[in-house]
Amino acid sequence: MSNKTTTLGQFIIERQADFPYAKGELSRLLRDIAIAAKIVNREVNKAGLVDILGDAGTYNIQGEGQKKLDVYADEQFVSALRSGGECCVVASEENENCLYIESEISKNAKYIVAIDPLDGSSNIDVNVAVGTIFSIYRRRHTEANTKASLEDVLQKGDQQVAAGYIVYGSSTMLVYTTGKGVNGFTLDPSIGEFCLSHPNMKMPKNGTIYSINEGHYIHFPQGVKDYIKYCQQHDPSTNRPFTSRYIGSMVADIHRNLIKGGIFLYPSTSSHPNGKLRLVYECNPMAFIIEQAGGIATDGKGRILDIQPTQLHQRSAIFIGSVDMVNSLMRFIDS
Ligand code: P6P
Repeated sequence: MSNKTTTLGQFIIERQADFPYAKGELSRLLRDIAIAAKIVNREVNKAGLVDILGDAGTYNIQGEGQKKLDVYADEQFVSALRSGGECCVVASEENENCLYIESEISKNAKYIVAIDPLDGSSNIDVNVAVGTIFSIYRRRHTEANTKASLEDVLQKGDQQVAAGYIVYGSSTMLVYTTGKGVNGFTLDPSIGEFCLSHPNMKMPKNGTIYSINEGHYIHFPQGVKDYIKYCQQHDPSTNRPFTSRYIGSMVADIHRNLIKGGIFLYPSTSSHPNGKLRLVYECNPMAFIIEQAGGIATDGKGRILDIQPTQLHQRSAIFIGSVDMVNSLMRFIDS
């Protein structure tokens, strides 16, 4: 195996050739996100040693108590995007409204970023993996001095030009796609660089891991209940019973399934009749990545990436993972 180290920056420049008309803006935008990710990683790793744990005493648009690290992460990504000059709108889970960046260097920028700055933050205080999820669109109207609007953000997931996540776990990885496959980079703290560690990631076509919060079981749709029972039945010919693994951090659960094979399910529940996870900055980016790696992502009725968003923080049910496992689930949902 070659011991050549390819940093994220080198990789992005090498791959820029895949986009003949690229002038480097997307490359620089990905660079800006990676810089913020390294800063957030530093604080996530210090959590417990400095006063960054616990509640911020504020609430986000979802009415969820914000953790200090939630707010810190949001500030870091917004700051990096604002100063990078390649992004004109930031839509964040932590902010009710979009942030329009109208500085001279950014107001004509052609990219939109939707982001969940720190997903799974309830796990921070107990030292369990958390993540950042981002989605990048090209603005719809790029004529000079045309103001960006919410319409530029509420695009279908199949319009994404790039998507990725950072998982702050036993190591810190950045995984992203620009529509030509999925590549994973592991942060080497000794040089402060994300280095290519998982080239051309492919999700196994089948798997034996199912990830769902079974605490909501009695409220699941019947087809989902029937699928869970199917996973638990004894049938060596289909490697059942499957293994139940649930971290409670979407990025960590889906990252594990991307590598090992598996299915992640967040159906509608009584407390979240439209599902809990947010379409624009959680479901769409993860769906783009998983489809690019050879998996499937559906809301139980249709492809996640085909949903036309109508509200910035709207939620969606999501069933995402290995082709054979998602298709097996759909047979129960459709029966
Ligand atoms: P529950 C974390 O709060 C999150 O948004 C996702 O990262 C995770 O998959 C889900 O919610 C967990 O929700 O209801 O199982 O605690």
